[in-house]
Amino acid sequence: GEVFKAEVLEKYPPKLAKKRGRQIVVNEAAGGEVPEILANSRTAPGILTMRGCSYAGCKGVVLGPTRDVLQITHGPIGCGFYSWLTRRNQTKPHTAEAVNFMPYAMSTDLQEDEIIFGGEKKLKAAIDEAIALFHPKAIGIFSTCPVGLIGDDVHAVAREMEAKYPDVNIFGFSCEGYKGVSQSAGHHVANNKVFTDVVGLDDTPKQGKFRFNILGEYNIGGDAFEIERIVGKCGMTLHSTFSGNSTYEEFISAHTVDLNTVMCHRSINYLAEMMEKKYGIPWFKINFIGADSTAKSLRKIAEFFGDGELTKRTEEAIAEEMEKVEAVRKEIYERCKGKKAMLFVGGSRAHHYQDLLGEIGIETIAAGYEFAHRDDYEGRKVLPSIVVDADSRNIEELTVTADEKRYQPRISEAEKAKREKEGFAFSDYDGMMKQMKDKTLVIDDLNHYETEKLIEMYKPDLVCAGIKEKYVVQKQGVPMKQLHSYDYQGPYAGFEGAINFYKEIDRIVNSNAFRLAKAPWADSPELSASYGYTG
Ligand code: CFM
Ligand code: HCA
Repeated sequence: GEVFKAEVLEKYPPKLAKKRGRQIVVNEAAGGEVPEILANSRTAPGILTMRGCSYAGCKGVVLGPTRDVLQITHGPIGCGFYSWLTRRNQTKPHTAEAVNFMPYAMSTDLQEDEIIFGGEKKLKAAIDEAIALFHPKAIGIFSTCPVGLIGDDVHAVAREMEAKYPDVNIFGFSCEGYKGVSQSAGHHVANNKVFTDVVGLDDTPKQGKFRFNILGEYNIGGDAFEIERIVGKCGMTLHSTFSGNSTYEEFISAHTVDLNTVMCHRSINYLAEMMEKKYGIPWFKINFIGADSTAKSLRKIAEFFGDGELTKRTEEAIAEEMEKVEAVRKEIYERCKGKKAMLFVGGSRAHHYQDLLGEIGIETIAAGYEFAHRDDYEGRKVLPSIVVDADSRNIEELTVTADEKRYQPRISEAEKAKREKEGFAFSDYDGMMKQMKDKTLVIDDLNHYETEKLIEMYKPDLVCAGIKEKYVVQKQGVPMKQLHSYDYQGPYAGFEGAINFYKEIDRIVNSNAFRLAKAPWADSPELSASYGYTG
């Protein structure tokens, strides 16, 4: 680890080397203190980062998977087009007639004229047109970089159009791409608006016992379908998922549940916190990636509700599912054990997928997030010590108080304290580092140069990352799996998902395809490139 770090830093100019030195950490959290990492900080200009923008985090990630909130991207066509289903968020309307806007990419398609003279008129016209054609219950307007730069006021437009169409809930997001240092800022903007303008509009609870929400599950590759199947099998009632395979109706009444579970802590912890303050709904972290993690999460939910019949049914479901999982896992474990992987994904999966790989004996030797914060690495206990910089201050931190009528603690302070004493963790997340072995590398905001260096020095058996990394990795002769889009496959969540993943990874790491392919520059050295700071 230290050797890698020294070699990489040597190539950077001194100021950048100092900064990267705080973002590349040799882990020692397993044996001792959790080391501090620098995260959620600007990428130096010129670096080929893995990161995306704030608009992507708001429109593409948090709201994108919603099928019946009509979404208008206010901006140039590319932003809307690239954030349209590339993430492979799936949805399944209950009937053939049910509303589903997912097959559409709607945008104001801003042109130079509007950049010069303003785009609000075009936005209003787009809303008129959308309402006439689609009669949506709700419309979200998403701001792109130029919208903020020319000063269009999407919130004023939303208010004006809502006055014109009182039956349609119209709200705007100030999620201009530059609003923060990464997608993360967009998550926060999205959480705030969903909280103030969507959740809480309808007090009708869903029928059923043991009602809860899953926050931070976006149904990539059908993950939410598998989670819904399992939760149903256990006899629990999933009210709403934020935001995979859910509807506007489910969102607006989501505050009627007794529990919020958080899957992706990074993208949606804000909503969980705010719903607890306003409505008294407790939350805890769960993880449905990995068969063992799925079983553990189900048990925790059942334990929360504390019902004998539910516990029994949950245990039966786990036993039945695990039998199928084990049959596949055992065989694949023998072929994969001892292999080494590197995971560099957005803000959750670089942690969650370590569980799944571990089940077939694959060890993670290096991992990192694109845009997570220190708490996702070091655990929520560091929250009070996180320094809020100018970039983070750009995003509004809402002041939330208890709802006068609807605040109702689902569990009393005394009961909560008692359970916590017994080891039941609420409102907590330990982060990635504690789970990783000592001497492994933890790297925030990894870049292209460092990716190549990692592969060169460690020769991993598997690299997991995104589309921008995919071919760089494969060209180095190393098997690669996309953990964002799942490379057109999935689901990987839950029990069936685990089986899919084991089989897929077995095929990838035990095939010789990439090792046998010879790179063109092996014979023609003039085709190879070199990197480094030469100034
Ligand atoms: Fe959460 Fe996600 Fe992720 Fe994320 Fe993303 Fe994603 Fe991701 Mo791509 S919400 S942080 S902003 S788990 S889109 S479904 S795969 S980077 S690790
Ligand atoms: C995003 C979406 C993304 C990109 C994936 C990738 C996704 O951050 O805007 O780089 O391969 O999961 O689709 O994270």
